Amino acid sequence: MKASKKEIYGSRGGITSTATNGNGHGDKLDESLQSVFELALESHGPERTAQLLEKLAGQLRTTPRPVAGQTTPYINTIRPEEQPQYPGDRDIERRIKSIIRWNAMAMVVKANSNTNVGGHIASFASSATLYEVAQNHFFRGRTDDFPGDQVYFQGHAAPGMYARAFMEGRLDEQHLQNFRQELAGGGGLSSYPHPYLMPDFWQFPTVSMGLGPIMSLYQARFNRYLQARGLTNWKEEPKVWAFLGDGESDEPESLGAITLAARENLDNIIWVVNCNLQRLDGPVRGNGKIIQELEGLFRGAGWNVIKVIWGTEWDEIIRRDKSGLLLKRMDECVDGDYQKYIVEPGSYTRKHFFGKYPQLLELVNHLSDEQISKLLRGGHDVRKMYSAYKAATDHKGQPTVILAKTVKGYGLGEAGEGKNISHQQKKMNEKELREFRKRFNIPINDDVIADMPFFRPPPDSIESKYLLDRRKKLGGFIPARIVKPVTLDVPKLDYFTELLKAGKTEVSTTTAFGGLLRLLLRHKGISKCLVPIIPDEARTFGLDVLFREIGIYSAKGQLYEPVDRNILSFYNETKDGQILEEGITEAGSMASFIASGTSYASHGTPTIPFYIYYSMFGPQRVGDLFWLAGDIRAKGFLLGATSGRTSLNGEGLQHQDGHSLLLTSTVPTCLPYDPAFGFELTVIVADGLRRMYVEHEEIFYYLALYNENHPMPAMPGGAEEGILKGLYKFKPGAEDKKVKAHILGSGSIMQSALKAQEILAEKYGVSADVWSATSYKLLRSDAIRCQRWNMLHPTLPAKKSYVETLLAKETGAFVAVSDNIRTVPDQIAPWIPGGLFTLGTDGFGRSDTRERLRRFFGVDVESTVIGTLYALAEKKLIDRKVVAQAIKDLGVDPDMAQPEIV
Ligand SMILES: Cc1ncc(C[n+]2csc(CCOP(=O)(O)OP(=O)(O)O)c2C)c(N)n1
Ligand SMILES: [Mg+2]
Repeated sequence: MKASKKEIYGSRGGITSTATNGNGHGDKLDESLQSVFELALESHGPERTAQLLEKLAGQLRTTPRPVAGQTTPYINTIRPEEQPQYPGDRDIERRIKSIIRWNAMAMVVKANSNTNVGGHIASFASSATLYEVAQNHFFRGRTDDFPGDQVYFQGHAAPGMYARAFMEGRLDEQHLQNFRQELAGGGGLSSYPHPYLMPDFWQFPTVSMGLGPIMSLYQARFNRYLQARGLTNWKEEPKVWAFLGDGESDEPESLGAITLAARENLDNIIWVVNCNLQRLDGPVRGNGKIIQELEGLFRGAGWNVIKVIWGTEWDEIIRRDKSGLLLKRMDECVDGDYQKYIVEPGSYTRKHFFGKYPQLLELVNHLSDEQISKLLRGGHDVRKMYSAYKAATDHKGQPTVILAKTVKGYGLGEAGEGKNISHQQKKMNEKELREFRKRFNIPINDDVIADMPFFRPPPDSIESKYLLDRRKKLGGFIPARIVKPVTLDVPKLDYFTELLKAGKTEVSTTTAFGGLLRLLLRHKGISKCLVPIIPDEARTFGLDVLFREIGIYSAKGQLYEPVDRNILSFYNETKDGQILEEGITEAGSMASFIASGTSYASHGTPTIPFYIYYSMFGPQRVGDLFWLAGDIRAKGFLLGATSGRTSLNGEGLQHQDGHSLLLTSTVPTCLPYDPAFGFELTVIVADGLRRMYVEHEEIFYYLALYNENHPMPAMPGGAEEGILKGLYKFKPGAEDKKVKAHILGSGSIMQSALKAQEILAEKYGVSADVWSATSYKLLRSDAIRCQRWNMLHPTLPAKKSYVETLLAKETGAFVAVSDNIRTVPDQIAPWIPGGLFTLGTDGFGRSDTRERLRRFFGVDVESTVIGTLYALAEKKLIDRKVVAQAIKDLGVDPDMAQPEIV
């Protein structure tokens, strides 16, 4: 069917040209172009005409002049005549939404009337319609054969989600009363979406701006990956919905990965950007238009963009404008102006918006100032939002972003509607409360309004029934985190016997890991569940052989013949490939790790991520995602390869990591390990598989891997417990020596400890036991748990931590040597008998040979010998002269340059 030229041109104006006309002949050119355009429309229809325009624009792009941006006029993408019928009862839905608005506001104001816990009203006030339309008509809950849509709620809108759950009967008054008071009697509600704190409710943490958006993209891609690998039995594919703020789009994580979704045709993702034009301090783009800016970006990235700018009342006004001036006016106003139209009365908008061009005043002559001030923005109009959601969910082949224009603090009136302070508003006086009640027609009496009572219609009310019925038809409540544990048949330690024996050649722990991973990939019980993730570094870690063995996942397969097709480890992209080769994005790789590590919860299908990367680009680069992995209860293994400030030698300052073990120690559910040998690594991974996928512990592992080749000894008998708890005696010192010392080594630098042990015995008469410290954090956590218990139970027999028990009978001096900063071993210093002397790699790295670097930092064999002797001298167990002699004997320059630390 052919569209009339009015429908196409008269109401929306086509692609906006931002090019100005400086030659004075513009009018004529405009006219002739317009008549050609109309002719083309009439004779060939809109599609052919659009193709033609594209072609012409393409030609223009080859000239050095900038062409019109990728933006359309500042009006709704969906025309009124394209809108589907609204399927719901709008009256009932409005009443429900109003009650939710009230309770969301009351919970924040109440909490702040007697505490200082904070909270936000304005964000949800602006997005209530965005959520309610989706709740009543789109979000699908989990059923037996459907994992549920995966919804990333805007963190600051959390009160709105709690208020709805209250209406649904999932939360009670006590919960609302204790908003942001989680330690109060009866339990409270977490400030933002935190699965760690509310594990049955929230699925996805979002409040650190930008993390929700990037995670949602990789979640959608992971959903495709699961399907491609035959790991799903869904009756239909879930949609991933991400709600974000317009200010949030400032974060590089928000927009940095959007091309992924278009490249992989992820039509299973829908983003809804709540464009209330404000962030925390003020306007998002006061001097521009955030909606237009985002439209251009998303279009350029290959997304389907749906703008929802104006509410229904505007349709008629726009239709009646034949001059094109209204579109011009809409286009030329900046967001700072639009914000002002909200704060000022309708008379201001009449004068300054419409009045700029006197013809436009005629368009609103029939409206009072009051009516002008109530002309809705699209994001507050249920029909407009419904149309956008319907179009988005039906759209094929591309991801969709909906740019919904709203008002920050909508309905708060004087208390903060559209004001720059609105984000921070947490209090309302009685007058403001009355106004809010009146505006949304909440049945609360004057005599109690000051107490801000929560209001919930009875279960048999029309509203309650309607709301529950809608959710029932859509499969259940959202958000809801539902975990039905699935136990995996994980390999026991004896499966790995080869890795527990002494190695025939010298290898690194990274190579040992490669062997371990390949063994796991051959294990029937879990091979399918493994998800190796690599950000463009497989060759560095010697894992490129996996390319051919298990393939690199690619939605498109391989459309070209790889240049290295004739070699064994050729670059092998396949539709059901197992490796997620992410390219150079640690944030994206972490998002994949999280999607895989939470599939046990978000899909009911456990998968086991092994994410291997340059350790320096882990928590130092994307630490907030590590933190989030804890919050979201992710499982899996993070492998920080090329660890150690001196083990990775030539790469220098930016690459040499000596602090990941400390940074990962700060994540409460993360178990950081620093294995020295292949057998330790094996024991840790085998036990991790058991804890996470048999015992269902919601924890994850960080394993430091090194690239230094050295002998791999057999596992000493009975070492497992110590390896897992964090410390065991690896090699006792000579028995015939009088002076006793203990060296705690770990990772690659264990080699310094072992050689120092020999020299100490041979040359200085010291028997040094070498201990392998696999995890200082775990030792410390155990010790501080005991300490706190002892402090609070002073009259009961004291508890002793593992490390205290293990070392209770040991005498002499204790020295730790590590390729990490000293704070890593020092974590256990308070529990070491007689204290701990630590050698570590504090300071910026350098590029040089391993030997020179280790001397410079003081963690080489010689420094370890000297350090041990010094610790003994400090305890008066040997003479200081022995230390001075050793410094000479070993050729160490006492005045050499050393790393600077302020
Ligand atoms: C990474 C990060 N930086 C800063 C903040 C603090 N913060 C919280 S909300 C906010 C403004 C949000 O504005 P917008 O995204 O537009 O959301 P709105 O509330 O307007 O819907 C800021 C800066 C944060 N939560 N996360
Ligand atoms: Mg905003």
